Amino acid sequence: MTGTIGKDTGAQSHAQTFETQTGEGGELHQLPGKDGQVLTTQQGVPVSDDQNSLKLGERGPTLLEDFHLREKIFHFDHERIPERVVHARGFGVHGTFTLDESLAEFTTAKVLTEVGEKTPMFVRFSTVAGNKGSFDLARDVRGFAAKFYTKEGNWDIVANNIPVFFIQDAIKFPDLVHAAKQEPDRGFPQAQTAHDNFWDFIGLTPESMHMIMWVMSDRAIPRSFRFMEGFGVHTFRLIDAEGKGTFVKFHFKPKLGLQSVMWNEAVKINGADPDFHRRDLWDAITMGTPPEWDLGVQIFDDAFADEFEFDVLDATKIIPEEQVPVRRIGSFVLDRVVDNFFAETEQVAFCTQNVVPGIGFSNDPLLQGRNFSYLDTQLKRLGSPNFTHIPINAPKVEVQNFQQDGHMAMRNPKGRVNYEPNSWGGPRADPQSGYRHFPAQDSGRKAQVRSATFADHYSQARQFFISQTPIEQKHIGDALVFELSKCERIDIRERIVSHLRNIDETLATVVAGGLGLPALPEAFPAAVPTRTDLPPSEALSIIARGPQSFAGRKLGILVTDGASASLVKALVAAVEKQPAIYEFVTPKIAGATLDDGTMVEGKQKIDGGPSVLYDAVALVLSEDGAAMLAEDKTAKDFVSDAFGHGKFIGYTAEALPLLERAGIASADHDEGLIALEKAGDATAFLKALAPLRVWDRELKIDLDAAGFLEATQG
Ligand code: HDE
Repeated sequence: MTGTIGKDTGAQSHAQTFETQTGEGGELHQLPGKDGQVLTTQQGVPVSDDQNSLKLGERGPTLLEDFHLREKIFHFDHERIPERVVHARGFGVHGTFTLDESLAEFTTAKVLTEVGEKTPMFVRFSTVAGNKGSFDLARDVRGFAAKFYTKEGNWDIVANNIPVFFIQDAIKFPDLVHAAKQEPDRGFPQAQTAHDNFWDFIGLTPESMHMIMWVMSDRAIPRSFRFMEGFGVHTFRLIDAEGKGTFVKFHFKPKLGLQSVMWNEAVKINGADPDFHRRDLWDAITMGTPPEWDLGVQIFDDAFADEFEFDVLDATKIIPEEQVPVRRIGSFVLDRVVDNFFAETEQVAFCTQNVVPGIGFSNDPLLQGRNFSYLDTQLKRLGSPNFTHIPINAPKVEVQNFQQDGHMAMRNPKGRVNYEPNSWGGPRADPQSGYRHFPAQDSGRKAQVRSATFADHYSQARQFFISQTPIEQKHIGDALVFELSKCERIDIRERIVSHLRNIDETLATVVAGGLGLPALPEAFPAAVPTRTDLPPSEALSIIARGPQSFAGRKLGILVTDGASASLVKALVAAVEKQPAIYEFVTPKIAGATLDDGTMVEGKQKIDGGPSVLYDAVALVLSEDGAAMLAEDKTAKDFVSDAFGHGKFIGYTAEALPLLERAGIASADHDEGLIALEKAGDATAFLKALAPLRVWDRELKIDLDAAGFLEATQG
């Protein structure tokens, strides 16, 4: 359409026309704006055409005068901010913390003393090593950073899903991270520690051995953020009104219990759904089943710290829950997804030094280094000291001070005064309600030293290992063999095995065997011999702390045309009762028509919905459907993977040919293969799914396990 501006003088050569639509070269497919909304520039000027730049003639040059074009491209060019050096790949959600039990005896912090108080929170989960675009199920530590918007300002617990760390002193952090991330010449591998540089650094850093046991365990391949513990790692301090301090460690305990996947599964999930963890949390929240955690504390005094076997300032050590029980003082629910990923998840800035009155630090040298690092990193990443003005970082209480100006300042002091003391009025420091540092009495000579109390690197690594069930021990061995098999240098492999000899001889033997080392290397010279008197701690095993039911977990129901409607409906009802989640996997994405004519919509076409995406599967097939799927590679993989990953498999009699063609003969049937004959079987099936997996099956079908069993059983 062509319009005319100005009066029509009749003189055609002076008439000025403007194009409101594309020329003949292109068609415009623009749907009307919602509620009549008009697109504008950043200056608020309405835009008439967002499809075509301003040109001189239809095929002529584009004109610089087109300020909308220039502004749009300029803004796009500057969309990226530096990704986090570590924890780049993250996923954040909102929630609320409610306090059930007061810690008034130890602290003045309102968030920990006002029972019933509801504190808004933001939590960002993350992997550590991978870049922003990497996949979710890397073998890695998970970040579990929590920001509490309390009445006394923001309090951050920048936690991980593992309670210890690789190093004891912040000065080693850049080396650790360089070694773990891509090698600098080739720029790979991405999001994995299975390479020479990482294991070289680890082999030369014996203090990392306890952490290595955790990272090689299934803790590093969690099933979901919802089934993960969180740990503040360091010893912090609670401070009362008199300035008396009590040590504290913070814990997040998932109400759903702990759950992880298997390594072979993780590898496949990363291909099938690189967003597996974030999708899982997004779905759980948007479907109305938000996850919850208890906030727990381990509280102990100086006397305990003095008599404890290890230094409470050493971040490579835990305090076993059997020694200092975790007291659950409240809980938080994460029930709101973000409106915008960049504004919230990407721009959120956690800082370990964000504490509120009544909470303070210990002298843990890792924590002290972190207190510098996080503020510094935010300036680089967010580009201005005013990152606290961004809504996700701004406290929910009023901010009043004389800090001013800087890039993107949204908040400047009002009026004439911008200094203190002053005679004009304005905010003043308050010795009563203001933050007071713990009046620690420290003295000593200045020196670059590591305390001798930090020297035992193996005893708790061993304690962790002996606290695992045999299958979990096997997984640690498998993971070490896998990771080290990706190292090219034999001396690097051998050095790790030499450390393992200080932890557990069987583990060292199995790993050396798995790698095919000609002989066991000498044990690494230990600064302090490994203690063998530390008892196993049940709290360290995932299986011992697994879910009590199928609640919150996911069933994949493979259905074909003609499948039993009554069974499908009964399964769905039983799943919803938990409450758990289900998805229909169908040969065609449009769905399947059941034997009563009901159409169920497919959530996944079988090729896009492998069984690794589910905690358990049900094969509800018709005879024809089973015969068809028995010829289909993907369908056979669906079944054989579910079996190989130790999953519970429900099946109708019609599905037997598919099971057989997938390599599961009747002799292979175990308690995890559950016949579904009638609708009434659904409830019992769901009940049977409570344990995580059929672990015994793994010992029968995995070659590495044979070596493991030989080694452990003589
Ligand atoms: Fe971090 N860490 N870290 N870290 N860390 C960062 O801060 C650092 C450590 C943790 O979701 C960075 O904002 C040093 C332990 C989490 O935004 C950076 C040291 C633990 C997150 C940084 C440590 C953590 C980070 C990068 C050794 C577990 C993600 C981006 C002294 C208790 C937070 C950023 C989020 C992020 C430094 C060790 C947890 C560079 C120097 C121990 C969960 O500042």
